[in-house]
Amino acid sequence: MFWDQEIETLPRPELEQLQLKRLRKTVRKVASETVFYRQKFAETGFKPSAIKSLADLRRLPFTTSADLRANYPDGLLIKGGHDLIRLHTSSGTTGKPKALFFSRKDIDQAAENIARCLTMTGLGKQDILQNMMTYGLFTGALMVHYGAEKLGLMVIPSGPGNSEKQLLLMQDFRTTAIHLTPSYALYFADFIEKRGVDPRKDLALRKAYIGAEPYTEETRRKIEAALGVEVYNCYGLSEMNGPGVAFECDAKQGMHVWEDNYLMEIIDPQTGEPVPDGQTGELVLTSLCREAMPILRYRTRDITAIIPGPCPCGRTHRRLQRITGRSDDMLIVRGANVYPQQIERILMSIPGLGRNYLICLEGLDEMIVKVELSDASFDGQVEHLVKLQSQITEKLRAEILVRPKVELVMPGSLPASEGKAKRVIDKRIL
Ligand code: DLL
Repeated sequence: MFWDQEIETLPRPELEQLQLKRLRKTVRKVASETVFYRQKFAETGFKPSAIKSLADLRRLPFTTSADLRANYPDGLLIKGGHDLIRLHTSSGTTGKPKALFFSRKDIDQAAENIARCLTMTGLGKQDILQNMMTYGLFTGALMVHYGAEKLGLMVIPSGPGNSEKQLLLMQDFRTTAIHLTPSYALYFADFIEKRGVDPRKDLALRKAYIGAEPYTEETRRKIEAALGVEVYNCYGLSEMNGPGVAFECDAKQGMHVWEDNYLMEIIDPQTGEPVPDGQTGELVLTSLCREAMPILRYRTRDITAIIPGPCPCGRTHRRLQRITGRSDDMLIVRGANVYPQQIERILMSIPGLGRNYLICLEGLDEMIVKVELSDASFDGQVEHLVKLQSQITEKLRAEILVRPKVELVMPGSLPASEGKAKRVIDKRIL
């Protein structure tokens, strides 16, 4: 099913022509109308006339998260010529947030992209979407809200949390689709299980749109089994309009990037050089349609790869693999490089474990993995627990090459998360 079949299946040569036209226009515009790019181009000696083909994209300097902070609040804003109707911010770990401005056309385009995303998963006017993402400065809920309204289905703007009420809304209004983070989905699955709710009998849920933080295939399967839904991976970032940059279609073999809106590159994060399709690296994105605040060659820090070849759904826009983490997520523990996603993959594949975990780094370089047991596996038999604990330790050691201390904790005892989860606590004194 298509929202805009012509653009979604545009033959590659035409798509690339369109990209080049939009890229040239964007580069000319930011060079003359933003303080930041005017300076940056002057410093690096870049001239907009250097863009003659898409391959010339590499001549452009990168834009980083630090650039956005240093030029806060409006160094990247195009002055005038549009109606500014929205501001979102994205807060990082430290310092000033990043300010993201949107014109009326930008909001409309972002909604259009979401309408394409939802339609390609088979959602239609008859559906009811419960939007369990945070409404506010975060782009997650509002952008999907506008896109779903554009599609013409009913949205329940429940926001996250208050699981009791979420369940009530789902039951009373026969919600068919939900949009939420993987950590809240795992928590909510526990919640309904405790209530004795059988989602397949008691609820009308069909689809769950899950994103805003990394998660594994194992977690997808766990959520699908527990909530009786099909899970679609959705990716985006505030700097590029929020959700809807890349989204899975019904084939669920990677996330299509709307290439009429974004240019994507995968680079080696160390050297900044491009890597071939199929090879893992850092995703770099350039906006092609943003009016108020275009961003060129943005270093997302997200680690992924372009999937070579066409998708069975017929869309010509290329796909990205599931994001495996951020280049700045990597932990170095006793000399080994460890990504939290490796740990999650193991934990979610072991029967008997619950759905919540926490990685703590302490002391001189000690890793403690705390994981909740599932209600069913907590039978009070100590030998069962000891066996499970050593099984987990062994599997983790084989994967990450470091032997962590594994602590099995009572179901529901770790901090629950409704938005983006904090999975790593680093209190090392190195
Ligand atoms: O998280 C936008 C969004 C909202 C996407 C709702 C999907 C659904 P930010 O708060 O700016 O925006 O965070 C962006 O979150 O660079 C990734 O590191 C991470 N991220 C987002 N979606 C995924 C995903 C929103 N599906 C940052 N898988 C990005 C892995 C994701 N990581």
